[in-house]
Amino acid sequence: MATKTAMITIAGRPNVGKSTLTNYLVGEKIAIVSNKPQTTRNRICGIVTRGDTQFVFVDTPGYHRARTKLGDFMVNVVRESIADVDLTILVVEPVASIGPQEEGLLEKIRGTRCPAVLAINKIDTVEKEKLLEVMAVYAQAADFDAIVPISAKTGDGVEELLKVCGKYAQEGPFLFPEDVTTDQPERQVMAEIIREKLLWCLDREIPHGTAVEITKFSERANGIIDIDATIYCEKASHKGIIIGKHGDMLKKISSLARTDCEKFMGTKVYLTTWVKVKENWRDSDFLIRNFGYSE
Ligand SMILES: Nc1nc2c(ncn2[C@@H]2O[C@H](COP(=O)(O)OP(=O)(O)O)[C@@H](O)[C@H]2O)c(=O)[nH]1
Ligand SMILES: [Mg+2]
Repeated sequence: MATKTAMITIAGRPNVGKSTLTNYLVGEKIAIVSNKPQTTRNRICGIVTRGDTQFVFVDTPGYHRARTKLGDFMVNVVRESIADVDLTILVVEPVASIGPQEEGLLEKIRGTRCPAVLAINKIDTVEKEKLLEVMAVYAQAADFDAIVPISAKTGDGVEELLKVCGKYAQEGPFLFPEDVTTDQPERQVMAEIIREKLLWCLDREIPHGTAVEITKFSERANGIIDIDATIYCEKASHKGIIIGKHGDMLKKISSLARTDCEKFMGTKVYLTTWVKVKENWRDSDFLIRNFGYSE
């Protein structure tokens, strides 16, 4: 059987639902999701193998102006991922006006000669008439090969989007084994799951200054997996908040994380978490690499 592959970048400003879409496509949580911008820090591949075709979706950190070294890194990841792929999916909110961030991405897409498809996401939140307006505005703005309304949350339109993507597949060997859903090492997925719970449970300022390192990841003979994780934060006061009164917050975060870790690993997980202070790690190249935010 001749196999085909398609490398597809999922672009869009923060919070439009790129990671939610990636997860829906692969049928598993590989990219973390929150309602806070800049949730995704590194480039994550979501892999879908259907019959003779393998799709590699590249979920990018949202495009934004950089303020720290971590921010610089994230912006570069976005720049690199738009070049050299078979297709770019631009994900946008169902809003009938084009903001400056979308305009910037449209410009980049025009500049690469890479085919582009528009996915208007979150259609579960708007009326039909409104959606038609949004489609008209974007149809005028750029030469999209297709415009597909979707809901990454409910899955509406996602199959249609995948069908469109199939047209861009090129003959070639699969890049990943057929049963694999991501290029991220399991350790990294575990660390990200923990970071997601920090984003969910804590006010904005604190999780954005955290990083998670998995210091132990081992499987027992009976299949149980032991994971030790250290949560780094930037201030002693943040450490106190993350741990919480009587350790309640850390317990809550760990228990939410454990459930997702078990879902991903398909087995029982014992998760132990620690919190440490590491000032200004977001401005240190070394620490950014150390936490897995690099190629
Ligand atoms: N109602 C609705 N919310 C969505 C949809 N897709 C994503 N979201 C929400 O939008 C927020 C941002 O999603 P995320 O995937 O992290 O966005 P990203 O920054 O582009 O990766 C989260 O709160 C999601 O639950 C959708 O189709 N419908
Ligand atoms: Mg994301």
